[in-house]
This record gives sequence, C-alpha cells and structure tokens, in this order.
Amino acid sequence: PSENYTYDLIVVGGGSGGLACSKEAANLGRKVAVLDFVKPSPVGTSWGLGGTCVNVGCIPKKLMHQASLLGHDLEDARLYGWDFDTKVEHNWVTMRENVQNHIGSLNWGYRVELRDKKITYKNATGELVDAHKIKTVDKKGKVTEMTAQHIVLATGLRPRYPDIPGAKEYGITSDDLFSLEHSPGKTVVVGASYVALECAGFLSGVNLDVTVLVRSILLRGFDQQMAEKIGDDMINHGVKFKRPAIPTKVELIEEGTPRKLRVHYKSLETGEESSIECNTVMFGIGRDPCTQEIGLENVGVKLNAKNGKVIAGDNEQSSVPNIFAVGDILDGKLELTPVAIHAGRLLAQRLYGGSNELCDYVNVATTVFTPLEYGCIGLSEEDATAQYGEENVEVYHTSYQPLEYTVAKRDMAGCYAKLICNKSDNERVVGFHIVGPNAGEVTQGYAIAIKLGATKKDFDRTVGIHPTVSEVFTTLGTTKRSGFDVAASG
Ligand code: FAD
Ligand code: NA7
Repeated sequence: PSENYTYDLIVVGGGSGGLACSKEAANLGRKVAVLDFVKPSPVGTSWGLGGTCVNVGCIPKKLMHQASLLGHDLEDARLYGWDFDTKVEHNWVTMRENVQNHIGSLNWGYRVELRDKKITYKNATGELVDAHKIKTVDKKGKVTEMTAQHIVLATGLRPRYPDIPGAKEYGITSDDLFSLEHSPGKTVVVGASYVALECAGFLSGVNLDVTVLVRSILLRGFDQQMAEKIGDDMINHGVKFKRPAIPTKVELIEEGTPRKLRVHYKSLETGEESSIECNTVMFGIGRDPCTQEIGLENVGVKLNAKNGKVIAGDNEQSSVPNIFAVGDILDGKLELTPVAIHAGRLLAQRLYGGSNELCDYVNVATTVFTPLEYGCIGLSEEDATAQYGEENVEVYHTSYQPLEYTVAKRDMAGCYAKLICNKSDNERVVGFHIVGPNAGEVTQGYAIAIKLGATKKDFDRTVGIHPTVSEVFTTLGTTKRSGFDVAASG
C-alpha cells in the first residue's frame, strides 16, 4: 500500500460480495483486511463468517428444501415398488444439526482461505471515520483504527419486523429459523416475499402445519401468473393462505417447548379480525440494508433516502470516489449471492488488475425454491408488455407433465413453462419462466442462451433431451394469443 495507508483495501462485511472482492484483491497481490461482525437477532441468534447466504440464506434454505423434497420422494417410492413399513416421521433436530454442521465447515473453510491468502480478518464492526479511515469495535468493545486507499462496503441486509405489539419479543425471522433448537411446530409465516414462501414451503414439506398471511400479491416483482401457480401448488399441498391479511399483534399464551403464541390478524377485505394459535411466527416481510451505523454520514456516501441503499454507478463506485459498494446494499441492483460475488470479483480486477469489465446485472437467472420450484430469466409478462407494448409481445406457453410424476400419480397442475418474445426484434426471448421440479437446474442452462440473445427460432432449432423437463422449451408451439387451452393438451 502507499505509505499513507496500512492497507490497499478494507472490506466491511465478510459475506458473498465482501469475501469475493477481498480474495480477488489478495490474488492480485494487494494488502487486504476484512471486517465481519454479526449483530445478534432480537432473539439472540448469531453465526460465523460468510454472511447471509452461507449462514441464514441460500445454503440452509436449499438444504431444508431438499429435506422437504425427500419426504415427497418417499411417497413416490412406494408406487415405484419400494416397500417399507417403518413409520415415516421427520426429525427437525437431526436435520438442523446436520445442516448446521455443514455450515460450520463452510465458516471454517472461509477463515482458512483468508489466512492462506494473508488477508487480515477481524471479527469486528467497521465504521467510517473519514474516507480512508475505519474504526473497528470487537465483541469485547476493543476499539482500533485502520486506514486504506480503497474501501468496499458489503454489509448486506437484515430482516425487517412489522411495527406491531409482540413482533420482536415473540416473532422470529429467517435469521433464526435455520438454527432453531426444536421444531418450529405449527407456524404462521407473515409476508409473500420469496423468503416467506420458500420457508413456508419447506416447513409444510417436513409435515408442519403452516399458514401464510399475505398482505396483497404473491412475490411482488415476479411474473404474477407464475407466482399464482406456486401459490396454488402450495395450497394443494396443505399450506393455508389468509389473504389479503396483515398481523396486528403477537401474544404469548403459554411458555414451554414448544411455547404457544397467538397471532391476531385483520382481513384487508372485510376488516374482520381473527387469530391463529401457533408455536412459531416467522416474518418474511423484506430486509433492510445495514447502512445506518457505519459512519456513511461522516464521509458523505449518498444513500437512496427511501430504502437506505447505497447509490453507485455501474462501476459500483459510491459518491465518494475511493469508496465502493457491492452486493445487496446496492440501490437498484439484484439481491442474489452470485451477483454479489461476480460484482466483488470484477471490482477487484478493475481496481488492481487493469481490467475494465463491469458487472452485467441484466438477464440474471434466478430461482424461487418453493416445493414446485420457479426459475426465471429476464422480464415478467407484465414488464415485457409495459416495455414493448402488448402488440409486440408474443408468449409461447404450455402445461407439461414431468414423466417421473406420472407413475407417482403426483398432481401436475402447477407444471407450466412460457417464453416471452419481442416480436419487433425477431422474436428475441426477453422472458423465460418455468414452474416445476428442478426448475433451478433447468433455468441455469438456458441462461447462457438468453445472455447470447437467443430468439424463439433458436429454441425451436434446439433438439431436446428426452425425457426431461427441460426439453419443454424446445417444442413450444402454442401462443397465449391463440387462446388454445394448454392445460388440456398436457
Ligand atoms: P451478506 O452476505 O449479507 O454479508 C454481509 C456481512 O456483513 C454479514 O456477515 C454482516 O453480518 C456483516 N456486517 C454488516 N454490517 C457490518 C459492519 N458494520 N461491520 C462488519 N460487518 C458487518 N441468494 C441467492 O442467490 N440464492 C438463494 O437461494 C438465496 N436464498 C436466500 C434465502 C434467504 C432466507 C435469504 C435471507 C437470502 C437469500 N439469498 C439468496 C440472498 C443472498 O443471501 C444475498 O444476496 C447475499 O448473501 C448478499 O451478499 P452480500 O455480500 O451483499 O451480503
Ligand atoms: P420484498 O419483495 O420487499 O417482499 C416483502 C413482502 O412482505 C411482500 O410480500 C410484502 O407485501 C410483505 N410485507 C411488507 N411489509 C409488510 C407488513 N408490514 N405486513 C405484512 N406484509 C408485509 O422483499 P424480499 O426480501 O423478498 O425481496 C427482495 C428482492 O428480491 C425483490 O426485489 C425480489 O425481486 C427479489 P406487499 O407485496 O408489499 O403487499
């Protein structure tokens, strides 16, 4: 580093984006420090190095989704000839322990990696004192200061609570769910964010009684036809929805393991008030950026006043030239782990590797891991219509039957795929959507085609792999405009 500073780079936040950026900078020969500190949740949950994805996000979520899928597979297995007469029960503690052990090994791996790359790691909070100086405070309250030429903010988001009595005392969020010591039991999930629906889905999948309170629509921001298909499938599998409804109060009825709570809620349609007795209430009503107590006001890093996110250019540079931001705290960008990693790595390459490549935030594929998964790339039908005009949007769609569901006699009503094409641009595919088993795996493969600008004709020229779910995209012949009933055709 220049003689004025201790480090070339200090990264505040050791999650997906921060770790990727710091490791890349170290690979390029720079002196780097990472600060990571987890403020315990209101009920006291905290975790190790690696940020949201590893500890309280993608990883435990996908593993618990897998637990729930295995339960369904066990039911299918009998129809495929497997005979077993053991009573099938799910044990939360076994699942939680094995999932947490895996997370523990990842936490350890990150620490080793930082050490191997000679990156200074401090389990402490970071706060900007000036544009190059950071004050750190560790768990014991010990304060130090460190300086760097560049600072990258990657502090992520934390779940929000509604402003109602009992929410913080008795409620939990996804920050607590994955490490609960005992089964959550009968659960009320509040919100219709992807986090809320995924958690409701796997809790129901491991045989728990689940009710979801939905204020308005499902999965705001996502294609609404697909969102409703997910909702219908969850209802078919026993998840109860109260909609439109909001919680008004959470009360403790009885201590114990599990304890008993009462969630009061109000219908937004009739105004009627009701309540549900349950063991756990989990809020999935969105997440707020950790940008409030990190000294941004001391240096003039501009935030979007509406959501508290960092305003930055396409190069992730904030309003203060030597301060950058990556990951979930960036205003107007995507809240996804691979996006944070990609942006962090490219930023380090631009700062220290002579590169000028920017992170491309367009057409990033994503998947909602509800029991029937929902994969998508690009625009929703609503957004495509708004952007190109109804007359220029051609939607090719079909319902389909995954072969493995036939023998298993599974409900296939939810399995559906559509391509949204821009007629004024050679039927270029601007939206790709699928609800069905393994939608995440299906969608990832097609993401490169969309990135390369694939048209409907390119999909038609592609020969499918039979029998797979994924092949459905190579034979889409029915337009929505035709009005032909794709549900009946199968
Ligand atoms: P984070 O990973 O959140 O890291 C920020 C770190 O900074 C944290 O460790 C935090 O404690 C620390 N920190 C905060 N303030 C300070 C401070 N002042 N000083 C020091 N350290 C600080 N994404 C996907 O792509 N796929 C998924 O399937 C998926 N599932 C998810 C499921 C759930 C339940 C949730 C909540 C999120 C999920 N996400 C998923 C989103 C994904 O986890 C985030 O996009 C990703 O973790 C963002 O990375 P980040 O680096 O911006 O922040
Ligand atoms: P979102 O998308 O902000 O979702 C928040 C959800 O919680 C949404 O369903 C809201 O309903 C609901 N909500 C918010 N406040 C309340 C209160 N007070 N009571 C009841 N319900 C409430 O958050 P996510 O973190 O899931 O998503 C972040 C991004 O990732 C998002 O942009 C997606 O595209 C992907 P609403 O629809 O507002 O009525």
